[in-house]
Amino acid sequence: MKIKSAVFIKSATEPEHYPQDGRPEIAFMGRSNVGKSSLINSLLGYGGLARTSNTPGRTQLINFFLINDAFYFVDLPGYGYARVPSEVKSQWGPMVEKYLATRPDLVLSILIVDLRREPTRLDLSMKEWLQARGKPFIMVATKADKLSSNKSKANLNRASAILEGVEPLPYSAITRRGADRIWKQITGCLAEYVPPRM
Ligand SMILES: Nc1nc2c(ncn2[C@@H]2O[C@H](COP(=O)(O)OP(=O)(O)OP(=O)(O)O)[C@@H](O)[C@H]2O)c(=O)[nH]1
Ligand SMILES: [Mg+2]
Repeated sequence: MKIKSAVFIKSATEPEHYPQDGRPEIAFMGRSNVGKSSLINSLLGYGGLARTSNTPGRTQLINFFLINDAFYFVDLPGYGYARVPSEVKSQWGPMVEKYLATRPDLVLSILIVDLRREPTRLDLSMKEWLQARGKPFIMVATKADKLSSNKSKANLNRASAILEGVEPLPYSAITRRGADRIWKQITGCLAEYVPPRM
């Protein structure tokens, strides 16, 4: 897809603050520091759009980015980071769950894991949660540039076993290898979207 524009629109915690224009949305989620914001930036070819950081827990609000004036990328706060204050942690679940459960415009969720590491209990429950509710999703294993191709293959197999047969698409935000396959999934879901009547 040719990216003509990518603009940060707003951060939100509550549904009344989400955009209300009926454009379809792609949500990015995963463990804290896994590379959600980097995936968004590198898919779009926009360096500093979503803020990235070495400090886990950087993204604590739901961030909406409008792409080509046509659809949104939604950067969700990461889960599973122990050092965020407990009030933030107790907010995370309801905030993200409310978004995922109630958003009619959500056409695809992208659940991200780190290819170097075994998917965690939380990754598995996130996947099961999406499956149980019939939410369309794909999984992406990022930071593939940090592994040899043999090690990548082995880790993809291991991830697929832990994730009950869902094999993540390997990706690197540095080389952008794997971007085509992810875009194919995104454009497929966008093409099927029927906007709500306003
Ligand atoms: N080598 C390599 N580093 C990556 C890749 N993706 C992300 N990183 C690095 O991983 C760190 C975290 O990336 P972010 O994109 O900020 O991660 P996040 O999931 O948005 O983090 P939070 O918003 O804090 O939950 C940064 O230092 C990135 O530069 C990748 O594909 N390859
Ligand atoms: Mg982030």
